[in-house]
Amino acid sequence: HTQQCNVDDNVRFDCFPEDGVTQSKCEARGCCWRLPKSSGNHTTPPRRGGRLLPTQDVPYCFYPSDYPTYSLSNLKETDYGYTGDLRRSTHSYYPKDIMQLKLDVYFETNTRLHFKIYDANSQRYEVPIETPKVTKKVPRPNYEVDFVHEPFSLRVARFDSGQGMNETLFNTNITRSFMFTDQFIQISSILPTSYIYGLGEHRAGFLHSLNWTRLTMWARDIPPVVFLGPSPDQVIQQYTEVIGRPFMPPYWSLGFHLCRWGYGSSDKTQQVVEKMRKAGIPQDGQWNDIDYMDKHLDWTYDKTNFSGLSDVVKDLHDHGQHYVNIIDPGISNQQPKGSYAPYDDGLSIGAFITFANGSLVKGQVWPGETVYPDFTNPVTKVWWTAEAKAYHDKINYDGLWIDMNEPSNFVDGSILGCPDNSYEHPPYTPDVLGDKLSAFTVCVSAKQYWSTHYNVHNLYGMSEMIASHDALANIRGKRPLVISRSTFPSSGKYGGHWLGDNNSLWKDMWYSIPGILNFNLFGIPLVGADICGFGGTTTEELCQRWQQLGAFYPFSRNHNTLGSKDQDPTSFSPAMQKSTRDILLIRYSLLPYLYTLFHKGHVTGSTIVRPLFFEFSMDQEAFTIDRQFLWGSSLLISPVLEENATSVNAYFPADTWYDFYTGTRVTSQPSKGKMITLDAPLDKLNLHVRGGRILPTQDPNTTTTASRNNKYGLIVAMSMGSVANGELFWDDGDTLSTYENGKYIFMKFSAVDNKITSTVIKNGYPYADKMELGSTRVFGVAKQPTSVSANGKAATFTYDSKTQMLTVSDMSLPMKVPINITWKY
Ligand code: MIG
Repeated sequence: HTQQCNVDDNVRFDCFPEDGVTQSKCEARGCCWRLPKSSGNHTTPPRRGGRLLPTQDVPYCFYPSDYPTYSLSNLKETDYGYTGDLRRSTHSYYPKDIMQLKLDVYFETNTRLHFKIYDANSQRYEVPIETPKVTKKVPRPNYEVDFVHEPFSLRVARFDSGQGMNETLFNTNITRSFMFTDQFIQISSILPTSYIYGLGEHRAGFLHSLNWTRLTMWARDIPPVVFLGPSPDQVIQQYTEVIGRPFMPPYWSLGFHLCRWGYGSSDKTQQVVEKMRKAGIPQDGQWNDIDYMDKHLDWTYDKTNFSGLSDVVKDLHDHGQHYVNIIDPGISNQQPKGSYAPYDDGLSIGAFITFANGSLVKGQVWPGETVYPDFTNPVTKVWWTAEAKAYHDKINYDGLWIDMNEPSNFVDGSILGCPDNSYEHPPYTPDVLGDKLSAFTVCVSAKQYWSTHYNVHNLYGMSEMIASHDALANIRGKRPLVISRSTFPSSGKYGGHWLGDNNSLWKDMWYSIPGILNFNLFGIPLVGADICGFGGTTTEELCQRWQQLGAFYPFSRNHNTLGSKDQDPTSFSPAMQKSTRDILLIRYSLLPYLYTLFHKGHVTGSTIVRPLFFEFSMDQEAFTIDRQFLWGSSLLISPVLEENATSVNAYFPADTWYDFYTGTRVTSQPSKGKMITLDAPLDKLNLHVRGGRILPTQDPNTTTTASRNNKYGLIVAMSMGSVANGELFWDDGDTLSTYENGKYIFMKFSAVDNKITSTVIKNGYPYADKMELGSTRVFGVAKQPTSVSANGKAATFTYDSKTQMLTVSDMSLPMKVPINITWKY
């Protein structure tokens, strides 16, 4: 047998992803060993970069183009698409090849093809996420599929009947690397583009390197160190159609939140809230970290230092604010029997993870020795709700912040180590920190209700999110807020995410932008980073800039580590406080727009925060921009991410853009996008509104509870052809399933030439009577109007001929009926 090793460097597929490759080890796998052109004098490949530098060099050891693999037979058309058999007659180099596989191809929707390859003879573990079941093939999909039988490969191409063009989207025929063994599965495809985003939470820029980049997806407590579309936003809509749409967050969760590890007492917590009130800085949520607990025990509070906790919470509620506390999964098993119900109750119903022999897996976390709830077990969910309820009876919390749920463990596996078996020592160990799967987590051969921990490890966080979401809904009867550190596709149905332990560094502030963009791709749009940085000590300037950027995180929370200097806005100069107050008031004024985006996300899966290329997908320049982002399609945020900067270079794709503050048009619709240097003094965040859009707003106050009583406004940004459109979704912000039950109001706004109108599409909101439009700012009005009328009555207005902004004020137009604002020249 002669190997076909004449494979182009660019399409070499690594046949030895482990460390320590040599020529003989490579050839023992039946693979080719050739120095790549780029190798210079190096006869051994450089050591792999590891997790933090996942980019590799061209592999020295790669699959020959005739590497033995599967062949396809019995391909048949079915009601849903195709079915066929895959068989191999020789073994690969990893143990336990599955010699007979089944292939099913489902033509599910016009934009979604689904293929599944599975063991023909025995049932393997499958991720228990409900996805749509499709049994009937769509007649004319936007794609075509073809197969090669010997050796098996599959190709998917976009089919465009209009243009007769077809672009290959997925093709496994390039390398002979398809493998299906018990503990190692591999499939390859050539990529249709060099612009790759997403693929799980990683601390890096938005765009991935294509240099043999390896992304390891194994949930760990470690600081952040395809569908057809065709538009990118449609890809996400199609993706969330399968994994589930994001949950509808309570309105208050979109306000500003304050947290730190180490307030140390309820008095200190109360003081910071009072300082914020006194400074007039908006705040909706006050949070407590693990120091509120008694000896770090879940569902307890420190009766000495936090003796006033229930009063703090009552005071927050009296001021229309909310309270969230942290909960970790680890439950202490070291308390005297009868003194700690969460352990005693959990033990008696079998809520905790055990080894295969039934004994408890004991690890070590903040409270010392702990056991781990198995949230995949229905009995555990019942127990979790009961413990959450018992604690809620004491401390009337509103949301749950769930941390350490990778799950994290201060010892590897368990205090007794792990058994020796093929789960703990798989033939191939992915590139995980610590080089074994049980490092810093529980033994992977431990037993959970859904399956062995090995199979469900990355689902731990999501299973805790589900249990916590359901518990909160049950206890409070209102919309739950769960913020989780570990997530999985579908987590967005149950809650949001913060990006974990960043540092007070300018670079980490920048990384938060790819972070929030990525989580919008993952269908988990309620996301933010710790504003001003978690670890390390911030400077006032960094914190001021970060508060500006963070005012546009979907989830906006300032959080700080134990022992670090205070970094809540009131701990800085009056100028810093003013700048933070101003930008948060702008956030609060834009919450009706943000909330409407969340509604759209919940119903259609469209993203809340978007990279520029989502809206300008033909503009190559936009593909790499990850220092700016959009809210929906209409609001461009261009933060300063550098120290001492007083200007920012911002990219404006070809369109009409207006300065949010003055209404001045920045570019007069060039045919090409361009970089513009914008003034960015320390107290300014650059914001621009896109022409052709109408944004609903509301006069802000320092809590959402208060701002929700205020009048609404509209920002109307005219296109070059003097039209604009927008919409508003509104409900009481806290009742469960308002959309599903029709308890909401939805209206559309439209502007043409000198007229703004609204259409109420649906009105099921019980308090719609209270909604009034108070003011409107119109950008791009070319001439001085002589009069303005609002629903037939003369209205107060001002016009600035320099900026071409028309402002109409002092109105009280009922919003549940159509509005009509017109002006004359
Ligand atoms: O081992 O609860 O990411 O936000 O302040 C550290 C203490 C545990 C990690 C979280 C961080 C939180 C901290 N936690």
